[in-house]
Amino acid sequence: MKKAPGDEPDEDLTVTPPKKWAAGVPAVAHALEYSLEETSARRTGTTLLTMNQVDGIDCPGCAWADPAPGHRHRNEYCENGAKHINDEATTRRIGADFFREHSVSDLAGRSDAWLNQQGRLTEPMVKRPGSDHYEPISWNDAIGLMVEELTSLDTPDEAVFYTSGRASNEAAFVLQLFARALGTNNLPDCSNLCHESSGYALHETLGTGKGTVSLHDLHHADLIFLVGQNPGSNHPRQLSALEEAKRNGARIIAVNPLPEAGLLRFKNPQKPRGVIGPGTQIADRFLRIRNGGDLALFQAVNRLLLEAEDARPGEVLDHGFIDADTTGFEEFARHVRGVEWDDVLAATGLTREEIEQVRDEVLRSERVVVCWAMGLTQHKHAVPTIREIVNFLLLRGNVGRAGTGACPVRGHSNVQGDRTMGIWEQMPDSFLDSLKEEFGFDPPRAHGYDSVNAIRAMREGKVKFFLGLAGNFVRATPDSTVTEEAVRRCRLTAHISTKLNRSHTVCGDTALILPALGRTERDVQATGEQFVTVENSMSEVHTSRGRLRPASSLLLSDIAILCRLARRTLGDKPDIAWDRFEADYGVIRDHIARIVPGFEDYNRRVARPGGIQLMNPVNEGVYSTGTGRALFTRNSAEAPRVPEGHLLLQTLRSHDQWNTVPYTSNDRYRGIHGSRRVVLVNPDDVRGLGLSDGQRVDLVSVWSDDVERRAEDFRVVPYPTARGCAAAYYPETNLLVPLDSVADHSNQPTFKSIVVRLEPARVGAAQA
Ligand SMILES: Nc1nc2c(c(=O)[nH]1)N[C@H]1C(S)=C(S)[C@@H](COP(=O)(O)OP(=O)(O)OC[C@H]3O[C@@H](n4cnc5c(=O)[nH]c(N)nc54)[C@H](O)[C@@H]3O)O[C@H]1N2
Ligand SMILES: Nc1nc2c(c(=O)[nH]1)N[C@H]1C(S)=C(S)[C@@H](COP(=O)(O)OP(=O)(O)OC[C@H]3O[C@@H](n4cnc5c(=O)[nH]c(N)nc54)[C@H](O)[C@@H]3O)O[C@H]1N2
Ligand SMILES: [Mo]
Repeated sequence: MKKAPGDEPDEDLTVTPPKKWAAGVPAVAHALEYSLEETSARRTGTTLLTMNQVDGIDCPGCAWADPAPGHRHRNEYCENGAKHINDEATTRRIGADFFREHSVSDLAGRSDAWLNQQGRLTEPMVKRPGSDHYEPISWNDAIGLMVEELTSLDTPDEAVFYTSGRASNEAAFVLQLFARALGTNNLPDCSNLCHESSGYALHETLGTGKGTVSLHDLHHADLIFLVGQNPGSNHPRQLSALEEAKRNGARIIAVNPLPEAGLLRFKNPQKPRGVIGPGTQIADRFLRIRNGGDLALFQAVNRLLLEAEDARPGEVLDHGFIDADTTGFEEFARHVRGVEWDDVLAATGLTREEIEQVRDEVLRSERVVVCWAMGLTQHKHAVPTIREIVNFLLLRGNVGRAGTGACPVRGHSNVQGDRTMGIWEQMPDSFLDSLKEEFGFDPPRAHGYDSVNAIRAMREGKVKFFLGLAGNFVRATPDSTVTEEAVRRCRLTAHISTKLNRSHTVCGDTALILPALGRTERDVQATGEQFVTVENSMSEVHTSRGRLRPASSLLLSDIAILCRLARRTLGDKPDIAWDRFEADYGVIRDHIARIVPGFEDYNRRVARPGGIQLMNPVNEGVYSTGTGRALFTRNSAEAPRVPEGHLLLQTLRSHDQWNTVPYTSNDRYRGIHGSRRVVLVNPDDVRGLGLSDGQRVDLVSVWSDDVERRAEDFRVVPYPTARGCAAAYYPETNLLVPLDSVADHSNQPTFKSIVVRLEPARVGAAQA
């Protein structure tokens, strides 16, 4: 696919040295600058001061947990949270005039940033078959078009319902209920693209798909690993927790191909000390690992721990725990003792001394936590990698005790809650049985499509209807050219959205834009003002209540749209009180209370300050693995193989974007300004590949099919990433990721592991 015609020009690219610290005064100043550009000062004040407060709005920025009530800052938000919230609270609006002026093909040629900058969507719009324009439509007719399509499907499995992790618990619950009452489990979600590998590996080994760590555990750990995550940009409030852990004496080891600013040093903008002083050093050790080398690293550390036990029997491993609470230790131990150092050093790019130093840190530590994010989950061998981390934790009993555990750091603010509510194409029978008992219909049992399989099915013409509950499906998914063609085969595509994005421009014969209330906005229904609930990365469930006047009087809530659609599609079969759900979200919560374990007495408990802390069974010593014990696994040594003359590309976020939506072309902490079309390459590789600083190149990915996937016209930026690796921004590079390049077991796209070669740019050559 060609570079999109509207992509920002990169003539203004300037590169400065990467920053060595994150947050602090400039961060807050940047947020205010951005918010004042987007909204009025008063709206900014109203939203920011209620963010993450008891009775306020849950920040849509990320899923990091809030400190306990009474321990929150007056300003419990970060620079990026402020940007995200103001992006929604913008005073810019688009409606019928805008769509009259801009055809769908015109919009399809604009950049992601431009589409987002146009402002909030204000009225329902339809693009009819054969037309190249969206035109206004009433809510009644818009829902009518969807009903017509849904009721004429040959089978309910021709419908797909995608959920992005912004959706509230209540909206998610209603959507899955509707899909299952209709007769399908086709409920792909952004989690398929995000932490699916974590969920799979943790389920298999610990019997729970969720992290086992609370903020308290993090504060009291004495060794914390940060593997494959960039908290300075993506979870800035995590840095406050790490700062506290350090104050309590914790040591931190960061494992990353890139020396990310937030991993190095943190200046806490909430404290005067953070503003003027040098800040807190975050990582005591930084391991610049090769992309995909983490499995080898943890296998090597595990081997060293076993050898340390041989040298000092009874002193290194937690035998009491291993004997009582785990299975598979002997087979695992035999296997991991055979790990070859040559393989480890090649896969990791680290030295043996560096890895031995990790062992020594571990041996000095009573309580260890491992945190990780997309740097681990988006690889072919992501599941074995996370399983090996569980092995590592189990060896010294680092689960289920205070100050220890596994901490997959979730992205979208309610991605975890949506899963809890049943957004999953393969919910267990226990959940489906409860639905049946509560609502009196038989939910389908066959697994539905996840995100990748939904695209495959669309490509084969098996999907006629697509509804997105928030999100930006065509930009979040891999193989953009293939995906866009697949989506265009649908008869009807509809999106419940707050802002314009690429998915509105790549559509089925009929397309609908269904504009929804955002989290910052007051939600008033027939019985009065409503709130919604969400679950964060640490399994705390709490309320979120918007304060702002809605961007337009025509907006409906996600829940209202879904309830109306469900009622008109299904009538009273099964007999579900969709009208009452819409009028009073408390009625939805009453059902959730009877269906989802841990949500008993939901309405009352969630209204208390701080909400509900869901129990993680692991912390009660319960492992729902089938054997009732945690599982040691044997994982074959595996690392990406990169042919001579090629690099292993990861696709990642800049500091100034929210997932598929870039806010500006800058990536301040990495020193990139004015362009996103850059590829970061180790200076030795730049030389070794005969490239030069600033050279224009195309990125061409290499995959077993013969399809050419080429991302055109990027500038080479020498950057201190690991040797043999490269990095470029998502979503501009999603077209390079083959649809079939997925993680084993979890089917998650390998967004962090794409073999590419860099060729002199065709565009640049033509211009020269
Ligand atoms: N401001 C902002 N905040 C966000 C988001 C956003 O877009 N903007 N997105 C939200 C979402 S949905 C998510 S999932 C999270 C994502 O949070 P992150 O996972 O931090 O996001 P990425 O930018 O994908 O960065 C991946 C990190 O892993 C490193 N990495 C890449 N490959 C490897 C590897 O093989 N091994 C190791 N050890 N490291 C590797 C990269 O260098 C990078 O530091 O952030 C959430 N928060
Ligand atoms: N190459 C590559 N691809 C990736 C990743 C990567 O690291 N590399 N990361 C993956 C990950 S971790 C994730 S989570 C996915 C993200 O994938 P998605 O969740 O699908 O994408 P977002 O960019 O978060 O969706 C943004 C859109 O959501 C809508 N929206 C925002 N807030 C609201 C709201 O309150 N209500 C409603 N109704 N709509 C709202 C807006 O219209 C906005 O345009 O991308 C994945 N794709
Ligand atoms: Mo994510």
